[in-house]
Amino acid sequence: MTRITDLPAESIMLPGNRACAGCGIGIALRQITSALDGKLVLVNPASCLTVLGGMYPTASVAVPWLNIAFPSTAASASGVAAGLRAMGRADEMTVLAMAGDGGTADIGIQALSGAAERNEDMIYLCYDNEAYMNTGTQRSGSTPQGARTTTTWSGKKENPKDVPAIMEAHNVGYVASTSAAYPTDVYDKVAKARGLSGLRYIHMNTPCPSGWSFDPKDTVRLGRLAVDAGLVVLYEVQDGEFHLTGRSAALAKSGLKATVAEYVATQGRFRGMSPETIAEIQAWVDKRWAGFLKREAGE
Ligand SMILES: Cc1ncc(C[n+]2csc(CCOP(=O)(O)OP(=O)(O)O)c2C)c(N)n1
Ligand code: SF4
Ligand SMILES: [Mg+2]
Repeated sequence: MTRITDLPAESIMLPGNRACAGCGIGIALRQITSALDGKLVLVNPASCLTVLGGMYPTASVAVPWLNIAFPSTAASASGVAAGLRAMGRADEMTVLAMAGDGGTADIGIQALSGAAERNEDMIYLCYDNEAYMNTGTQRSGSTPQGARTTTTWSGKKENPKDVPAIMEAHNVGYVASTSAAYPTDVYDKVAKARGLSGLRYIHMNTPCPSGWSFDPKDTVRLGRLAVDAGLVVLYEVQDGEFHLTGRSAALAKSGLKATVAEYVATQGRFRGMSPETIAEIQAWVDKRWAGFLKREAGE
């Protein structure tokens, strides 16, 4: 596992971008582009990532970047991969489809499902900030239960959709779950995926100070608290083999270090949540975490 001091010092990201202060996307994009050594074509639908990428003629990352229609990420990336193959240049660079949770769990899922079934040659990375942030915080299929958004003003009633599990059901060779709050975990998973072929899916929890309502200085702290509470689990599944990674592997030995109550108390989006809802979410987390521990034990 790469240590934080081993991460490349030079960055493919240029100084300055248009994202909010403390945005988790920028923290992670630095590691993602480094792990691909700058040799990538980025395919990106409408989202906060588009804003971060810059407005013509400026750009925040010196890589080829395609802005494409909201539902079409995996279909467009399939076309780019086919083009590179036709030119005999597929080995020169990675096709990185990078979309938000709305663009992945909801509107882009049919294109993603088709690309996964065809095992198209791309890394598909969903950065999950748990709502439609670019348009002002509407709920997505990935918004956690209890979170207030402009379309769930009294708190969302449902648990989030498990997109990595959906991708596993497509039998793709590599599925991983990571967090922007763990740069080395992000770097290692993207670097590993780079060395594989076919469709590789990475789901990245990405704290959003504006939409979650917390101080921008706390992005990493809250991302890590989500892992300590078992709400976000770091793992990978390669050719059907499941492993917890990094902090989640350590927590499997020590037990979870935080509760749902502690986590929700840190963010304005969960304000006024009832003790009953917190207990309901805690029971959901406990059951899911027990399932992960069983898989880790090979049961
Ligand atoms: C077909 C279509 N519907 C709606 C929109 C408006 N729209 C642009 S970005 C966005 C939200 C994207 O949410 P997500 O994918 O989670 O990315 P985030 O903004 O959170 O980074 C929406 C609804 C659009 N561009 N195209
Ligand atoms: S709204 Fe959230 S995800 Fe979007 S740029 Fe701002 S901090 Fe980043
Ligand atoms: Mg989003």
